[in-house]
Amino acid sequence: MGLFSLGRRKAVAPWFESDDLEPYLARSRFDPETESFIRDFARDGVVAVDLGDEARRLCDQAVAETEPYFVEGVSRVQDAWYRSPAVRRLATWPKMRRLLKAAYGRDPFPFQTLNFRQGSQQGVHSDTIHFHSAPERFMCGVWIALEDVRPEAGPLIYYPGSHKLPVMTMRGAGVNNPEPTYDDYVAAYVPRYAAAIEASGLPRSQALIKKGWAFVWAANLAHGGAPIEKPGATRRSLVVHNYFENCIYYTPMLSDVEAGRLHVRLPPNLRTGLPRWPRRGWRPVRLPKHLVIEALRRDLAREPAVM
Ligand SMILES: O=C(O)CCC(=O)C(=O)O
Repeated sequence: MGLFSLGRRKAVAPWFESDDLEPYLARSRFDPETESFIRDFARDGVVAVDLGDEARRLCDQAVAETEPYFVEGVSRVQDAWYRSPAVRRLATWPKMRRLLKAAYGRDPFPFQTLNFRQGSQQGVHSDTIHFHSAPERFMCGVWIALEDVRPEAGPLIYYPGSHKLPVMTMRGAGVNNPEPTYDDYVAAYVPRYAAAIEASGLPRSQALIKKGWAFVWAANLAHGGAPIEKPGATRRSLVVHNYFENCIYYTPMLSDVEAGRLHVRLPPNLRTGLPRWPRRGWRPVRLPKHLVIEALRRDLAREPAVM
């Protein structure tokens, strides 16, 4: 935990979420596919992207390489990329890097993977409570279908346009604790966030995408997992969480954001397999020694976690 004042700097936003999007697009002269990705992302906070036939073949390999983890009681595998070459290749797919770099104006780096065998049935949330950045919103989720998603298998659900809602912090959810905890998240954030989404009146959609397609969401997009209607139905998927260069990375659920007390992260960059140092205004920030040692241990041990 460190003290990082977040105020007093000129607000910097990812290009697709900025007021200057139109001039940015005019001067960048992207190809039509990239420009339409950015425009759709700006409008909905979510876009489906076909990763192509080579990626589809890798989906099968990723399933074969991760299936052994899914013994009785295991519903998700975190960071299978440490051991699965196919998961790592999909997570670092060049087309995604190119599109995200164009939309955000900074180079992305994947820092975590999650594999699911079945629908997660996770409550609706915004990733900005789990992983966030300073400047804000430089984070995004890339959800890859490892098989065709069927409606009865608990698809990913989402609220198009919800990325434009204000980011809810723990204090914003009514938690009056300078060192908030997971219990605070469950007791306060979860119901408060669900109520905010309900009050927004935004319609709910389902991601019924085909194998080898990616579903990309902005940091503040409301999403979760629908109930599984057919017991035992599989919905094999790979979620890749991305940060962007030259930011501070932190866990808002454990932070007092308003006081500048951030639970800072030293995330790995999946492309290199080594920690990616946070920067503020392009300068490296000082980190507590224990955080560095933990990150190095993690990336040298290369052990996926099962949950
Ligand atoms: O795959 C799902 O059902 C939800 C995944 C998710 O919410 C996440 O990784 O943030």
